[in-house]
Amino acid sequence: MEFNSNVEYKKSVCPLDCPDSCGIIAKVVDGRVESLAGDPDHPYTQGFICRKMRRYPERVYSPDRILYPQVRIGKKGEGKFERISWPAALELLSEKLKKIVAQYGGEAILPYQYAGNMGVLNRNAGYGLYHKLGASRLIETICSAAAGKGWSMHYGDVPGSPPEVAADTDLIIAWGINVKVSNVHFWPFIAAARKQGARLVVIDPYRNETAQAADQYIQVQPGGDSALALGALKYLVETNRLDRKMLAEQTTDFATLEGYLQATPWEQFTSQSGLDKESIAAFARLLAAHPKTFIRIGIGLSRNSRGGMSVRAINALAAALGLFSGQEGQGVLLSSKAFSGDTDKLRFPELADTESRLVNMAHLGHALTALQPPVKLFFVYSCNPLSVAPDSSMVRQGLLRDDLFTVVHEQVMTPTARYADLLLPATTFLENKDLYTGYGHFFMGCVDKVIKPVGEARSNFDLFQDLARTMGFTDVPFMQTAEERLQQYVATMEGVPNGYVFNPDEFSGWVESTRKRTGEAVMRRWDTAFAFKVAAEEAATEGAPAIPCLLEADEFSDKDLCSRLPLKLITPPHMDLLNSTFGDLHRGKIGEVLIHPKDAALYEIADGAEVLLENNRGKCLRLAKVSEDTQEGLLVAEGLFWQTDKCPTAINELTSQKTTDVAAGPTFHESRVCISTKSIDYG
Ligand SMILES: Nc1nc2c(c(=O)[nH]1)N[C@H]1C(S)=C(S)[C@@H](COP(=O)(O)OP(=O)(O)OC[C@H]3O[C@@H](n4cnc5c(=O)[nH]c(N)nc54)[C@H](O)[C@@H]3O)O[C@H]1N2
Ligand SMILES: Nc1nc2c(c(=O)[nH]1)N[C@H]1C(S)=C(S)[C@@H](COP(=O)(O)OP(=O)(O)OC[C@H]3O[C@@H](n4cnc5c(=O)[nH]c(N)nc54)[C@H](O)[C@@H]3O)O[C@H]1N2
Ligand code: SF4
Ligand SMILES: [Mo]
Repeated sequence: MEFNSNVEYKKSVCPLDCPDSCGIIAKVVDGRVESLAGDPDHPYTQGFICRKMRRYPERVYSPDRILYPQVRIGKKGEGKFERISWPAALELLSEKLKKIVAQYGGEAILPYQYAGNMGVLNRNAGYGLYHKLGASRLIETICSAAAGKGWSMHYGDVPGSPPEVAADTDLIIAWGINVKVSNVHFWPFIAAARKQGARLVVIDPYRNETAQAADQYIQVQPGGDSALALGALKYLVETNRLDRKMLAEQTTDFATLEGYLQATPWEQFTSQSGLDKESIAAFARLLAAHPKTFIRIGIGLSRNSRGGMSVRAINALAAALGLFSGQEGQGVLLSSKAFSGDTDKLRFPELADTESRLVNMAHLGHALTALQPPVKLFFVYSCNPLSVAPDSSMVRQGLLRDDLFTVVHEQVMTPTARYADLLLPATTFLENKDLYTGYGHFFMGCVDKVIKPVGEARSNFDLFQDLARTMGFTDVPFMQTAEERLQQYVATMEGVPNGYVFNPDEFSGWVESTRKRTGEAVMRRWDTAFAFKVAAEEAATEGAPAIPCLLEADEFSDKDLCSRLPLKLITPPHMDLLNSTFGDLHRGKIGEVLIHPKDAALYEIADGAEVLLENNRGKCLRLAKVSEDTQEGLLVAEGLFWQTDKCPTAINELTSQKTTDVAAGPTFHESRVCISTKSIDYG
């Protein structure tokens, strides 16, 4: 009972890869986390957290939690391990690393990490040691590479508009983003604007939760966003609705784009977008009639072979409408870019003797099976590649290699962890200190642990410091404390208020970025004009056209595949999962796949039936949900549910290692598949 217990309320930050980066209050009773709630003092969180994070304490004390170091005793993938001590684990790993470097060179080590923990310290913790060992360098493309590049090509480092601006706008466009699922704290601003008469328009290939709650839903073809955005711009040009004076002041090279739009026939815009000319024109008129418009661009729309171009085209439309002017109620937000610092203070590239080879994380299947010289040690932390990387049958083949030594540092027994040769227990965010900066808003916070590590869990930072020292390295970065490293990084940060004094030993408060400005010209402040045409060299480096324009799709238009695999598949986020995190709480679930009633009739699929999705890469099972929320020819499989005993393959068996038009990101939303009710025998 509470009056007998030691109850404390401690501040923390949600560490997940979510634009909301919530301030959290943890209720700790006798040293155990009992519940998590949103911090009412956090200006963006405003006192609530999503339903998935409310279940986080279940993960902390879950029977799936990895509590101590273990070595594999069963077959790879079987998940059978034997406990060893930390000193033994560090010794074993240190010897293994030394042997591999001596025999094959550092590049035989492939690090693999992403954003299981968004804290700046722990997210980057492995880099120093990897540099020291000359390991292969991972290019972290898996999430936002294409979207980020699409933005920066025309805009440089200009931050997105503050989300708060949307509360005072007349028109909100949620473009390729499922706000009610992946950006829930933006919803209150939408609700406030709608209360004052604003309209919400959702542009998406399927009627997602946000579209269902919107005033208008525009059903675009997947990858057809450039055609919609540029078609709208063509209409605005043709009907003389643009403010030429503003264009001359705030942008450069509009004439080049204008020439392209005039020369390109309407048919190309309608066929690629899947919308008739009148629908595109009506959208353009809606925009023109609402000078106070806020466009929230999602990352989802960039995960296809034309994804970078989609962002480029939407931004071109926004710039032509003057939405970057920073006037009241106007804005465009993809990523806030609220804070940035010198990552060398976290990653220490100076420890590397040479520039080792680069490996794109979207090509993991290739890297583990075909890359020469081969990868001999695969080191995973803060990531679950077997569930999240594309073309997972190749990833699994790689993980099964007898001559590959796999190290996984994890909190729970994920599908990837089961393939480890050495399994190491990781802390959760509640058990370690870190600094978190938001990418959907403009706040950051540094928080300490709220409970002691569970079992023998160690943070990423502690693991790599301990390992480096076990290996005998005494370079300065390996001798730092967490506080020293944070202090040195924060000293380089942009966005931190003038005169701000950072004390890593105490809660930082919710610090607001100086890059956030409302009612002020974002572009003028950054002294950057929107360049409709990018420099020839940059275009050439990216292998991309210099102006936003229409591109042909890759897999979706591939005639050979179209004839064999008639359906398109996209794989967006699920409400109850954060990528594959929380898969442990939904163990045994294979997830659903939305199919249009006409396709269901054609392929004789009943609502609720277990269906087999297949293509040239792999296969997996889902439960059919027959629904008009998707379009004819398009399957939608939400969520990276874990592999199950019955179905040891999951949705990324079907996705490909092909990459986006710019920045070589993955194309999770561009797979061709077929569907049937065949049962499968996994042997
Ligand atoms: N609940 C939940 N929240 C999450 C996540 C999660 O898995 N679950 N993931 C987190 C992560 S890692 C990230 S990066 C962020 C953002 O995660 P993203 O995966 O970028 O999700 P959204 O930005 O919501 O975009 C998804 C929407 O884009 C749509 N979409 C797909 N292809 C196209 C297209 O070609 N055109 C258009 N117009 N729309 C398209 C999908 O149908 C879906 O409605 O969310 C984070 N938040
Ligand atoms: N088909 C398809 N695939 C996708 C996507 C999609 O939309 N469709 N989305 C993609 C996107 S946007 C992203 S960002 C990636 C994300 O891919 P991942 O970065 O792998 O993200 P999660 O699935 O959340 O898995 C993170 C893992 O890190 C562990 N972890 C958390 N904190 C720590 C820590 O402090 N230390 C250690 N050692 N481990 C920790 C968690 O337990 C969890 O298992 O997935 C991508 N994959
Ligand atoms: S997942 Fe997103 S919405 Fe949920 S608590 Fe974390 S930051 Fe907030
Ligand atoms: Mo992501």
